[in-house]
Amino acid sequence: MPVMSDEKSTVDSHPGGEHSRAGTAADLSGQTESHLACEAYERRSKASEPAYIGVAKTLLADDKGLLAVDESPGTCNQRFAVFGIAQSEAARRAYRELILTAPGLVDSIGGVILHDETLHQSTKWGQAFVEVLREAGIVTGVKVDIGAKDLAMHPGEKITEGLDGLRERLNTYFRVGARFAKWRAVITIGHGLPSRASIEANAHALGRYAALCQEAGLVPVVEPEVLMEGHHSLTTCLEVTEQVLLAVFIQLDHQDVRLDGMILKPNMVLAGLDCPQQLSAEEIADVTVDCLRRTVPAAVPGIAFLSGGQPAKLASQRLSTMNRRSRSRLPWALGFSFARAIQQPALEIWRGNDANVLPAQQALLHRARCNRDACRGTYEIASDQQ
Ligand code: 5MM
Repeated sequence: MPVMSDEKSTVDSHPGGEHSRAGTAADLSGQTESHLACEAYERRSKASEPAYIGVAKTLLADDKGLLAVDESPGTCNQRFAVFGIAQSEAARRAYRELILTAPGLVDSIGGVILHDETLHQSTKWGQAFVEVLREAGIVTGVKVDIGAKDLAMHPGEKITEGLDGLRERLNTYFRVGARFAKWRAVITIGHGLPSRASIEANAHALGRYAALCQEAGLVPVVEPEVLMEGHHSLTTCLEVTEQVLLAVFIQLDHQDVRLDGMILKPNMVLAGLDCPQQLSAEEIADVTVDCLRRTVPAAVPGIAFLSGGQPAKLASQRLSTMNRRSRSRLPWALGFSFARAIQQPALEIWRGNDANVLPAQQALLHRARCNRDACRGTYEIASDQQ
């Protein structure tokens, strides 16, 4: 319609200096000037929306979640060692093949986070893992930090590294087919910890990483993990998690990160592993949701919890309880980005033996389905017999 194109040019140039033209258009169509300006603005912003905004909305859509398969070779080897599995690149490839080719994984999983090693590996019949995921309709993600290193002058605390050269690496990952990325910061609770230095340095790195991701067209999954290790109470974990999330969102704002184009991957608010007073799923759910409502802006499309070493069924139960009690009043999707809480039962069955691939895949798919139920608030631990 000519009126619209006239108005569009008004907004595209200088809204403040073109009022007389907008007024003419409004008179002709019978609509108000502000109405036309709004329509034109919406049209323009949709047309120029970066693709990663759509990807961020997709990752947790339909109550699906993320599967983290991004353990570094060192971590993967440690987990293999427990079951006497060979600690080799070949064994890691075979294990990742078991996971990524599990039939029907897409029914519960919207995106998979790979390690760089896996991103460049293929199935034994020569199909690149990235291609396997693309064919299955699962979005490929990649862990892009290079690990948590000792924080100078702060014994017992870590800073995640990997910003040097990150722009170039992200561009390469995008070309290979990745559409989202992940960076994990680690915050330790202890005597006098965490320090302000640890919170600020890690939040700053997460902000820098997230901005670089969006510049490269990738959705940043922002993972500030407050660790479960320690004697601390749930209240302490709540206070620390709240401080960390506030610091992270300040840094994301400072770096002009688009909140509608990211996913937050936080810890649940839990008492420390060695704290004698452990709480019910209902208490954990309510405290965690309240913490997130005080700290996470509504523009963020999704929150995908890490499991952090929780037993698999408990992680599902706690997520389900959050969704059952609060889902209708939350602005963001509450989902999962679990590694151990989805993979562990499968690893225990597989044990490096080809003959166990099918039952291991069944166990993996079962946990993925349980967690999709948890996103709907319908998972019941009492009915989970596997
Ligand atoms: C916290 O770890 C992340 C989520 O896994 P869990 O659900 O098991 O807690 C996970 O993505 C983690 O970042 C990767 O496993 C990479 O770990 P490393 O230590 O090998 O970099």
